[in-house]
Amino acid sequence: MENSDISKNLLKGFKGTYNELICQDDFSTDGHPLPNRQDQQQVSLGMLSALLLVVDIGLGVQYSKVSEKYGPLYQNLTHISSELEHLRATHSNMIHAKEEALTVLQKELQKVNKTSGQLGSAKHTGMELQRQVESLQGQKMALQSSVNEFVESCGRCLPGWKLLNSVCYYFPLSNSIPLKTWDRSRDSCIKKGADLAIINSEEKQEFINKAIQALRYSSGSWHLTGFWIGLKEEEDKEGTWAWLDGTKLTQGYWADGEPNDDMNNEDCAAIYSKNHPKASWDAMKTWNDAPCRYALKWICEMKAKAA
Ligand code: MMA
Ligand code: CA
Repeated sequence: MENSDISKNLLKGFKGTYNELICQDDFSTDGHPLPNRQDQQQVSLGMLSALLLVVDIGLGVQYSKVSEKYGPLYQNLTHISSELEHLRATHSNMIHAKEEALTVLQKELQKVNKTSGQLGSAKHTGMELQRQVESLQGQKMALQSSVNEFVESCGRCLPGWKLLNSVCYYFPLSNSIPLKTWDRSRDSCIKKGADLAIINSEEKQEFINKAIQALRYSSGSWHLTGFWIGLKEEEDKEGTWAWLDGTKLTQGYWADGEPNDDMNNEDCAAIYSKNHPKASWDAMKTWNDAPCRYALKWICEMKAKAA
């Protein structure tokens, strides 16, 4: 029999008994029970008790069936809910740990930022020092070479001058020395007890060329990169060149196409370390005639002290 059928029958029986007990017209009109009904009522009560016992047993059976069916499910549910509780605890622990790690990370990041700032300024200082070191190295090299020259010349030339045979030469190579016209260049040499250089031999031409090679690749217009020498056109004698010692020019080391007396205004001679614009480099062709008012570098010479 199905559970629902059992319930329906029980309910039917209960209703019948109840009707018998309560709903039947067992009372007289003045409210007193009729004496011949008493036994019947006792019987009915007994039946009702039996019925209730049956209902109770039925419910007990039902309960054991239900608990048999749903007991394992309930156990599972208990297990799952304890698992859930455990997971919740683990989750909140993890969140807490994550927050702590985040705080540590932020502190470390601040440290890194600070360190990288310090590194930047240290780098800047380092670069500045590097520049100073390079500049000092340059100065040291210049001093060293002037000492070397002095030693090489056995003290016969002033420091910074170069000796060839018995003549000392001065080359204002540094770009910090201002350029001068031919006349002012000569004045500057005379003040040092010297004069503009005379290049009257191949040996001197080669020696002087070599000395000014440091400026071979210097920038600037070609015609302004020369060095004045002690060679000038004679007054009113166009085309006649004479050295400052009064001797006439016999062998010139002119660049191709020079001297050209450009604009009829070029009476002074200069030697160049850079290529002539119209010719390739040739150590024996490095002179040009230029206007004496041009501001150029220059070369001085003086007799060396006795050996
Ligand atoms: C040219 C050339 C030279 C001359 C200079 C003057 C660039 O070279 O004609 O012979 O002396 O100009 O600036
Ligand atoms: Ca010229």
